[in-house]
Amino acid sequence: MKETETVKGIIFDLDGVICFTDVYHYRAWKQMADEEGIEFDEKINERLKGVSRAESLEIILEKASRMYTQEEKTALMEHKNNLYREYLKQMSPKDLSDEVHKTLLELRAKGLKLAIGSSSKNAKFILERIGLDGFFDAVSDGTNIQRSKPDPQVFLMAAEMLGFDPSECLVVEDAEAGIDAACAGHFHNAGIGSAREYGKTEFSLSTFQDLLALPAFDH
Ligand code: B16
Ligand code: MG
Repeated sequence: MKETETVKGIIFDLDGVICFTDVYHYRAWKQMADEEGIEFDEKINERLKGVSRAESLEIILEKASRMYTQEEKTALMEHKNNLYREYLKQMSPKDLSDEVHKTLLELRAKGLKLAIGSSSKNAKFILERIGLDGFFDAVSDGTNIQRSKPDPQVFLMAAEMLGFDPSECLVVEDAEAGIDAACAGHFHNAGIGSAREYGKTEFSLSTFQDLLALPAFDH
Protein backbone atom coordinates (compact mmCIF):
# COMPACT_ATOMS: atom_id res chain seq x y z
CA MET A 1 0.00 0.00 0.00
CA LYS A 2 1.42 3.40 -0.97
CA GLU A 3 1.74 6.22 1.59
CA THR A 4 -0.84 8.31 -0.28
CA GLU A 5 -3.47 5.55 -0.43
CA THR A 6 -6.23 5.67 2.14
CA VAL A 7 -8.52 2.86 3.10
CA LYS A 8 -12.13 4.03 3.49
CA GLY A 9 -13.83 0.71 4.14
CA ILE A 10 -13.03 -2.62 5.76
CA ILE A 11 -14.69 -5.84 4.63
CA PHE A 12 -14.53 -8.57 7.24
CA ASP A 13 -14.85 -12.25 6.65
CA LEU A 14 -17.17 -13.63 9.36
CA ASP A 15 -16.29 -17.22 10.21
CA GLY A 16 -12.74 -17.25 11.65
CA VAL A 17 -12.37 -13.45 11.80
CA ILE A 18 -15.30 -11.88 13.68
CA CYS A 19 -16.32 -15.09 15.46
CA PHE A 20 -15.26 -18.71 15.63
CA THR A 21 -17.95 -20.76 14.00
CA ASP A 22 -15.29 -22.78 12.12
CA VAL A 23 -15.21 -25.37 14.94
CA TYR A 24 -18.98 -25.88 14.54
CA HIS A 25 -18.60 -26.34 10.78
CA TYR A 26 -15.94 -28.94 11.50
CA ARG A 27 -18.01 -30.86 14.07
CA ALA A 28 -21.08 -30.93 11.82
CA TRP A 29 -19.13 -32.08 8.72
CA LYS A 30 -17.24 -34.62 10.87
CA GLN A 31 -20.50 -36.16 12.14
CA MET A 32 -21.87 -36.36 8.60
CA ALA A 33 -18.63 -37.90 7.29
CA ASP A 34 -18.48 -40.45 10.15
CA GLU A 35 -22.09 -41.48 9.48
CA GLU A 36 -21.18 -42.03 5.81
CA GLY A 37 -17.90 -43.82 6.67
CA ILE A 38 -15.84 -41.15 4.88
CA GLU A 39 -12.39 -40.22 6.17
CA PHE A 40 -12.33 -36.57 7.27
CA ASP A 41 -9.83 -34.74 9.49
CA GLU A 42 -8.65 -31.26 10.45
CA LYS A 43 -6.19 -31.15 7.54
CA ILE A 44 -8.98 -31.71 4.98
CA ASN A 45 -11.08 -29.23 6.96
CA GLU A 46 -8.56 -26.45 6.25
CA ARG A 47 -9.54 -26.67 2.56
CA LEU A 48 -13.19 -25.97 3.43
CA LYS A 49 -12.51 -22.57 4.97
CA GLY A 50 -14.17 -19.79 3.00
CA VAL A 51 -15.60 -22.06 0.29
CA SER A 52 -19.33 -22.70 -0.18
CA ARG A 53 -21.31 -25.52 1.41
CA ALA A 54 -21.66 -27.37 -1.93
CA GLU A 55 -17.95 -27.06 -2.71
CA SER A 56 -17.09 -28.17 0.83
CA LEU A 57 -19.13 -31.34 0.32
CA GLU A 58 -17.36 -32.06 -2.97
CA ILE A 59 -13.98 -31.81 -1.19
CA ILE A 60 -15.17 -34.26 1.53
CA LEU A 61 -16.55 -36.67 -1.08
CA GLU A 62 -13.10 -36.94 -2.72
CA LYS A 63 -12.44 -39.59 -0.02
CA ALA A 64 -15.75 -41.43 -0.50
CA SER A 65 -15.70 -45.00 -1.80
CA ARG A 66 -18.70 -44.48 -4.07
CA MET A 67 -20.40 -41.83 -6.22
CA TYR A 68 -23.26 -39.80 -4.71
CA THR A 69 -26.30 -38.62 -6.71
CA GLN A 70 -27.33 -34.96 -6.67
CA GLU A 71 -30.32 -35.87 -4.47
CA GLU A 72 -28.04 -37.58 -1.96
CA LYS A 73 -25.67 -34.58 -1.97
CA THR A 74 -28.56 -32.21 -1.32
CA ALA A 75 -29.72 -34.38 1.60
CA LEU A 76 -26.18 -34.52 3.06
CA MET A 77 -25.83 -30.74 2.85
CA GLU A 78 -29.18 -30.25 4.54
CA HIS A 79 -28.23 -32.71 7.29
CA LYS A 80 -24.91 -30.95 7.88
CA ASN A 81 -26.58 -27.54 7.91
CA ASN A 82 -29.17 -28.71 10.46
CA LEU A 83 -26.41 -30.01 12.74
CA TYR A 84 -24.46 -26.76 12.26
CA ARG A 85 -27.47 -24.57 13.04
CA GLU A 86 -28.05 -26.47 16.30
CA TYR A 87 -24.57 -25.31 17.35
CA LEU A 88 -25.28 -21.75 16.16
CA LYS A 89 -28.43 -21.63 18.31
CA GLN A 90 -26.22 -22.00 21.37
CA MET A 91 -24.26 -18.85 20.46
CA SER A 92 -24.89 -15.54 22.22
CA PRO A 93 -23.26 -12.07 22.45
CA LYS A 94 -20.74 -13.76 24.78
CA ASP A 95 -19.28 -15.36 21.63
CA LEU A 96 -18.19 -11.93 20.42
CA SER A 97 -14.88 -11.15 22.09
CA ASP A 98 -14.33 -7.81 23.81
CA GLU A 99 -11.26 -7.34 21.65
CA VAL A 100 -13.19 -7.70 18.39
CA HIS A 101 -16.07 -5.57 19.63
CA LYS A 102 -13.88 -2.72 20.89
CA THR A 103 -11.73 -2.78 17.75
CA LEU A 104 -14.79 -2.55 15.50
CA LEU A 105 -16.04 0.46 17.48
CA GLU A 106 -12.64 2.17 17.29
CA LEU A 107 -12.37 1.59 13.55
CA ARG A 108 -15.82 3.10 13.08
CA ALA A 109 -14.83 6.06 15.26
CA LYS A 110 -11.94 6.67 12.84
CA GLY A 111 -14.55 7.26 10.13
CA LEU A 112 -14.23 3.90 8.40
CA LYS A 113 -17.21 2.08 6.91
CA LEU A 114 -17.46 -1.56 7.98
CA ALA A 115 -18.87 -4.48 6.00
CA ILE A 116 -19.18 -8.26 6.11
CA GLY A 117 -18.02 -10.41 3.17
CA SER A 118 -18.88 -14.01 4.02
CA SER A 119 -19.55 -17.10 1.90
CA SER A 120 -22.06 -18.29 4.48
CA LYS A 121 -25.81 -18.47 3.93
CA ASN A 122 -26.09 -18.40 7.75
CA ALA A 123 -24.19 -15.09 8.13
CA LYS A 124 -27.19 -12.94 9.14
CA PHE A 125 -28.32 -15.57 11.67
CA ILE A 126 -24.82 -15.64 13.19
CA LEU A 127 -24.70 -11.82 13.37
CA GLU A 128 -28.04 -11.91 15.22
CA ARG A 129 -26.77 -14.55 17.65
CA ILE A 130 -23.64 -12.57 18.57
CA GLY A 131 -25.49 -9.25 18.90
CA LEU A 132 -24.21 -7.59 15.71
CA ASP A 133 -27.50 -7.57 13.83
CA GLY A 134 -27.71 -4.18 12.07
CA PHE A 135 -24.21 -3.16 13.15
CA PHE A 136 -22.43 -3.32 9.79
CA ASP A 137 -22.87 -0.72 7.04
CA ALA A 138 -23.22 -3.57 4.51
CA VAL A 139 -23.58 -7.35 4.61
CA SER A 140 -22.63 -9.37 1.53
CA ASP A 141 -22.95 -13.11 2.11
CA GLY A 142 -23.78 -16.51 0.66
CA THR A 143 -27.34 -15.41 -0.04
CA ASN A 144 -26.39 -12.74 -2.61
CA ILE A 145 -23.64 -14.44 -4.61
CA GLN A 146 -23.42 -17.04 -7.36
CA ARG A 147 -19.69 -17.75 -7.03
CA SER A 148 -17.92 -18.21 -3.71
CA LYS A 149 -14.31 -17.46 -2.70
CA PRO A 150 -11.71 -17.59 -4.31
CA ASP A 151 -13.98 -15.70 -6.72
CA PRO A 152 -14.05 -12.03 -5.59
CA GLN A 153 -17.83 -11.60 -6.09
CA VAL A 154 -18.75 -11.45 -2.37
CA PHE A 155 -16.20 -8.68 -1.73
CA LEU A 156 -17.02 -6.77 -4.94
CA MET A 157 -20.67 -6.68 -3.88
CA ALA A 158 -19.71 -5.51 -0.38
CA ALA A 159 -17.59 -2.68 -1.86
CA GLU A 160 -20.46 -1.70 -4.15
CA MET A 161 -22.88 -1.63 -1.19
CA LEU A 162 -20.44 0.66 0.65
CA GLY A 163 -20.02 2.83 -2.46
CA PHE A 164 -16.25 2.38 -2.63
CA ASP A 165 -13.78 1.14 -5.23
CA PRO A 166 -12.00 -2.13 -4.28
CA SER A 167 -8.70 -0.19 -4.05
CA GLU A 168 -10.29 1.86 -1.21
CA CYS A 169 -11.17 -1.25 0.82
CA LEU A 170 -9.22 -3.66 3.02
CA VAL A 171 -10.40 -7.27 3.21
CA VAL A 172 -9.69 -9.12 6.48
CA GLU A 173 -9.57 -12.90 6.04
CA ASP A 174 -8.56 -16.11 7.82
CA ALA A 175 -8.68 -18.37 4.75
CA GLU A 176 -6.31 -18.68 1.80
CA ALA A 177 -9.35 -18.84 -0.52
CA GLY A 178 -10.43 -15.48 0.92
CA ILE A 179 -7.02 -13.83 0.42
CA ASP A 180 -7.04 -15.17 -3.17
CA ALA A 181 -10.49 -13.62 -3.64
CA ALA A 182 -9.29 -10.27 -2.27
CA CYS A 183 -6.28 -10.30 -4.63
CA ALA A 184 -8.46 -11.27 -7.61
CA GLY A 185 -10.73 -8.29 -6.88
CA HIS A 186 -7.77 -5.87 -6.42
CA PHE A 187 -8.52 -5.22 -2.75
CA HIS A 188 -5.94 -4.64 -0.06
CA ASN A 189 -5.89 -7.57 2.34
CA ALA A 190 -4.94 -8.51 5.89
CA GLY A 191 -4.59 -12.13 6.99
CA ILE A 192 -5.26 -13.51 10.46
CA GLY A 193 -5.16 -17.08 11.81
CA SER A 194 -4.51 -19.63 9.05
CA ALA A 195 -4.03 -16.85 6.46
CA ARG A 196 -1.35 -15.02 8.44
CA GLU A 197 1.61 -16.81 6.90
CA TYR A 198 0.11 -17.12 3.40
CA GLY A 199 2.36 -15.78 0.61
CA LYS A 200 -0.30 -13.47 -0.87
CA THR A 201 -1.16 -11.86 2.49
CA GLU A 202 -0.35 -8.13 2.44
CA PHE A 203 -0.62 -7.40 6.19
CA SER A 204 -0.21 -10.17 8.79
CA LEU A 205 -2.28 -9.70 11.94
CA SER A 206 -1.25 -11.51 15.14
CA THR A 207 -4.39 -10.27 16.84
CA PHE A 208 -7.55 -8.56 15.62
CA GLN A 209 -6.65 -5.30 17.34
CA ASP A 210 -3.48 -5.07 15.22
CA LEU A 211 -5.85 -3.55 12.64
CA LEU A 212 -5.75 -0.33 14.65
CA ALA A 213 -2.02 0.01 14.03
CA LEU A 214 -2.16 -0.10 10.22
CA PRO A 215 -0.92 3.35 9.06
CA ALA A 216 -3.23 3.65 6.05
CA PHE A 217 -6.21 4.05 8.43
CA ASP A 218 -5.09 7.41 9.75
CA HIS A 219 -7.38 9.84 7.97
P1 B16 B 1 -22.81 -22.04 5.13
P2 B16 B 1 -16.82 -17.27 5.81
C1 B16 B 1 -17.69 -19.71 5.17
O1 B16 B 1 -17.80 -18.56 5.96
C2 B16 B 1 -16.96 -20.81 5.92
O2 B16 B 1 -15.61 -20.43 6.16
C3 B16 B 1 -16.97 -22.08 5.11
O3 B16 B 1 -16.33 -23.11 5.84
C4 B16 B 1 -18.43 -22.46 4.82
O4 B16 B 1 -18.48 -23.63 4.02
C5 B16 B 1 -19.10 -21.29 4.08
O5 B16 B 1 -19.02 -20.12 4.88
C6 B16 B 1 -20.56 -21.57 3.78
O6 B16 B 1 -21.26 -21.61 5.00
O7 B16 B 1 -22.87 -23.53 5.02
O8 B16 B 1 -23.19 -21.50 6.49
O9 B16 B 1 -23.56 -21.33 4.00
O10 B16 B 1 -15.48 -17.71 6.29
O11 B16 B 1 -16.83 -16.88 4.33
O12 B16 B 1 -17.48 -16.25 6.70
MG1 MG C 1 -13.39 -17.41 7.22
